[in-house]
Amino acid sequence: MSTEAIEINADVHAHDEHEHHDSFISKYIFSTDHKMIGKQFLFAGIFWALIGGGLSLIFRLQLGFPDMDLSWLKPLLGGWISDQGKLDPEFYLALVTMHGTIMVFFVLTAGLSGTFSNFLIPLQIGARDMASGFMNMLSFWLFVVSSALMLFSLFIETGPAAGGWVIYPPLSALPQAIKGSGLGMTLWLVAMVFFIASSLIGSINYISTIINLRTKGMTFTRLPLTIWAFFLTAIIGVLSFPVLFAAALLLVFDRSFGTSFYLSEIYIGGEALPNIGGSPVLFQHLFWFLGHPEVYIVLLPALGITSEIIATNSRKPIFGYRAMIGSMLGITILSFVVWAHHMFVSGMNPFLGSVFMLLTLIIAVPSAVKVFNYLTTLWKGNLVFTPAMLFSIGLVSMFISGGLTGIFLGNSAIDVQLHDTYFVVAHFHLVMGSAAFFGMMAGVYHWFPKMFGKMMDNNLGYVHFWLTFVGAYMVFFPMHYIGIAGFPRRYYSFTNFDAFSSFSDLNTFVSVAAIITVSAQLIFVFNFFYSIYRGRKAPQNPWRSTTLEWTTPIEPGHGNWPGEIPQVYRWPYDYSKPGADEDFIAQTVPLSETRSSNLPHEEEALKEGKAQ
Ligand code: HEM
Ligand SMILES: [Cu+2]
Repeated sequence: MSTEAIEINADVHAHDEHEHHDSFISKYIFSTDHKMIGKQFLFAGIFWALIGGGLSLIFRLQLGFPDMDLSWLKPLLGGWISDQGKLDPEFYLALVTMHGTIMVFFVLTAGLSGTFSNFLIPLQIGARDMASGFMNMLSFWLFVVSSALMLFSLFIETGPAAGGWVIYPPLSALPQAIKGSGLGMTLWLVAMVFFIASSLIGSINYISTIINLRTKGMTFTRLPLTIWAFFLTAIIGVLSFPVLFAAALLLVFDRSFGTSFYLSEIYIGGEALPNIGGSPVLFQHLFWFLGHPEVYIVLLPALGITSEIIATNSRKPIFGYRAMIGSMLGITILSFVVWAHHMFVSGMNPFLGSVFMLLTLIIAVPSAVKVFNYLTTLWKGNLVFTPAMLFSIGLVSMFISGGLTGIFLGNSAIDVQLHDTYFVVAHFHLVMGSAAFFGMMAGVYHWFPKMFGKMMDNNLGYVHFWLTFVGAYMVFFPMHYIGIAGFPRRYYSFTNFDAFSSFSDLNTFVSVAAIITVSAQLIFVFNFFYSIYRGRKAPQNPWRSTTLEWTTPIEPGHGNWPGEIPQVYRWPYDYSKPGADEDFIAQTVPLSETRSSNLPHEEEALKEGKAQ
């Protein structure tokens, strides 16, 4: 395939050079350069993370300090603060909804996956750009449209969507149900339709780029694990997002055109509505057919990024390269057959429940393989504790602690007790929320020099890491206890329940920890922007890494490599080869020039004289 691929690459380059005028608008705004688009997604992700994090602080204030007078928030929130200085309960639900939506889709899908897939795929596989630069730009701008709609919904009089990020009917289907079911929900649905279009166009581009534009010698078994992760993530997206697209469209029909896909007989205010024959459980099935895979759309790229960073900073070949790919494939396939574990209490047949329980628990196997391989890569490594490395190890820690509680929730009988309590909130915030966020941070620290040609400040990075790591555990660990005690999620106040009074201190603790942890992110934001302008100039290959992106100029121009695209001769994890001059051998060094690779099959090829 490779000669063909090179030709296509050359085409892309020639074509782009003709069209490329360096005006401000074509360079920074309507850019078709994958590196710029990656950065645009990163800036958007940081913006959304600050909004999403800010919203969570508002509702944590209400939960942690139920007696506090919140009137001082009136200039910001206006009528959503009552005359008694309390948050409006419906607005509380809207805040939780928007926080979840923003964090899952806008930060961890667009900001994490969008940034690194765009930035790294062409650089690491040796391509000039994405298969279609125009579609790539379109994907970003559709995301901007979606963002604008979602942001706008925060400012309308009836407030943003309020129904949880899972937008279950009937709250989402009846515009008259609560305030947030009105225009806010419509905007949510339309914004998501644009978001899904953006994500699908992006994913198709990633898939075709990885299949078609790899440089000579870059076989699938020599791809960095990041690229494998982005590839499988894109496949999950392409197969599951359309289902949410359809679900959202049918919901729009129910809301606006009098259909009844999701509602059966229902009375509101004593009056019978005309709906017959629909089922809210149908919506749950459609939602979770995306909803569960979505957690892997968020998590897999983070796992790929940390594989790369842990191997590089352990100065060791990644342990079990093929097992890593296999486990990601296993997770990809299994992610499609476990969705109903979110629906154990929806009244489904207990036999079906036990099938989904079995399939769910099987996911623990590939997850454990990954954890094992991370730990064995670290084991006796020559560890370099860069901030990126710390965040990667932090991810592994979060993934273990959060994954263990998945085994409880995956058991249908135990889930009946824990469903919709803070135990679930604790579980997914550790395993998905924090883990993916740590992966994103690791990626930014690691590839910042490639993105901006500058280094970030290490010391600020350390402070940022420790506050975030300790903070995340202080926020999410106690939630397991309040969850087991029965605190339901999405309630805006627990003061009316005597049974919960002994836990109010724990709730305050969580809120204080949340304020500290979110504030600590400002250190990162400062470091990020300061370093772009004032950072130390980056050397060519600051982490002494083997992969292709570090063979480009320090700040690669359009087309990535000024001359020919380098050829690849070996897998990406040749660190600390006994007998080699340096402790890393770049992928571009032919096998014959050094004592080969540490991949057994490449070693064999060399013996048989097949390798170059
Ligand atoms: C050993 C592996 C895992 C198992 C057995 C498991 C199981 C479950 C179950 C059964 C629920 C539903 C709980 C309920 O509705 O009360 C749940 C919730 C959730 N899980 Fe996991 N999980 C696992 C790993 C993961 C991973 C790796 C992620 C992230 C990538 C994740 C993200 C989520 C999310 C976001 C929710 C909350 C959904 C909601 O809003 O209700 N889980 N998990
Ligand atoms: Cu799930």
